[in-house]
Parts: sequence; structure tokens; C-alpha cells
Amino acid sequence: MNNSTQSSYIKYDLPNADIILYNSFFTKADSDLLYKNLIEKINWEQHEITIFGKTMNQPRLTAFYGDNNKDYSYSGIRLKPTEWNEDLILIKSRIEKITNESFSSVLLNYYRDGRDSMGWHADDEKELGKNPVIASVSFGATRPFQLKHNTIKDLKKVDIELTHGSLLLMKGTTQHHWKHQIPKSAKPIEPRINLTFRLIV
Ligand SMILES: O=C(O)CCC(=O)C(=O)O
Ligand SMILES: [Mn+2]
Repeated sequence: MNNSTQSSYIKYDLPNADIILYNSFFTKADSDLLYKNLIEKINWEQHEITIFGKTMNQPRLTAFYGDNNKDYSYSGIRLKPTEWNEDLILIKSRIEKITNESFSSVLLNYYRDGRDSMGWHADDEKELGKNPVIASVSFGATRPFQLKHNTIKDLKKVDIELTHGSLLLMKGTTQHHWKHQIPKSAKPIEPRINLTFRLIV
């Protein structure tokens, strides 16, 4: 791997948000390799969720890696981290360099096709501190990442295309004022992997 990342970016001009997108943060060659490695080597798990008393499979596979003393809970699931692997350490060090932040864990999502998704939510668990910094890396198929403001109802929904090798940064008060989702799609879509690096305080 040639140790290069691209650093031209788009800063979104949105109220109460601090969102930056680096397209092709990883080169095509690095992205192809990391995508393949992650699919093969990550310990992907199928968890269940209970919504309004009904239990079902989560519509995606997940994994949680990180510093081993930092548990994380969301949607009623308590996760114990798996030890970092080589690919994750490489990705983490590149995003730490560009963001000047440090991260203690990563939640990975594997969307097998267009039926896999993630519903509206904010990454506002108390473990993430007051203003969470979320660094989100995507590999594989492009999926739209949608954002909606919690209270300003005449603001249009924002659609950000997260492409192979992109890095999306959300920080400041973003998680207090906005929710995000990966909608289902009726069209056939190839697999996609997303990694959200977080700092558990
Ligand atoms: O797949 C994505 O781009 C979003 C993932 C996400 O929102 C999360 O893991 O909290
Ligand atoms: Mn999220």
C-alpha cells in the first residue's frame, strides 16, 4: 500500500452541523484491497433487535473492534470489542492523522444488498461524550447517507453519496440536531461496508 490519502474535501453548509466529506480518501487500489480483506477477515455477526416487543434480525451484519476495556451499548445491544487487526489499525492511523483526533473503537456494518439498511438515529450514546466525533469510512457499493434536522422541518433532507474509499466526518453539535440513516433500496445493490470510528470516553 502506498501510504497516500487524498485530502480535498467538501464542507457542508448546514445549520447546527459540522460535516466534512473526503471523496476517494483512500486510493482505488487501497480501497479494493481493504474491502476484500474486511469482508474475509472481520468476525461478522448477526444480532437481533427488539422493536415494539417484536424480535427480528438486524438488517445488516455488524462487528465491533477496539481498545479492549471499552464496552459500547446501542439499541439494547451491549458490545465487547474484539482486538484491532492490521487493516483496522492502518485505516485508524490514516484518519487520525487527517482529523487530529484519536479513536478508541470502530463499529462495522456490512450491508449485503439493498434490503440491508440502518434506520434514523443519532450517534449520541452517552459513552461518546458531549459532542461525538464520528469518522465514517465506506467501501464497496455507493449508498446514499441521508440526514434530517430534528426541529427545522422546512429544511430539505440531505443526501450524501458515500462512495468506495470515502471518509465522512461528523462533529461538533451534529448529533444533537440531526438524525441520519441508510435507507433500503428496491433496486439491486452490491455489498457495502461502513466503519464508524468513535472515541468512547
Ligand atoms: O453505513 C453508514 O454509512 C452509517 C452507519 C451508521 O450510521 C452507524 O454505524 O451509526
Ligand atoms: Mn450512525
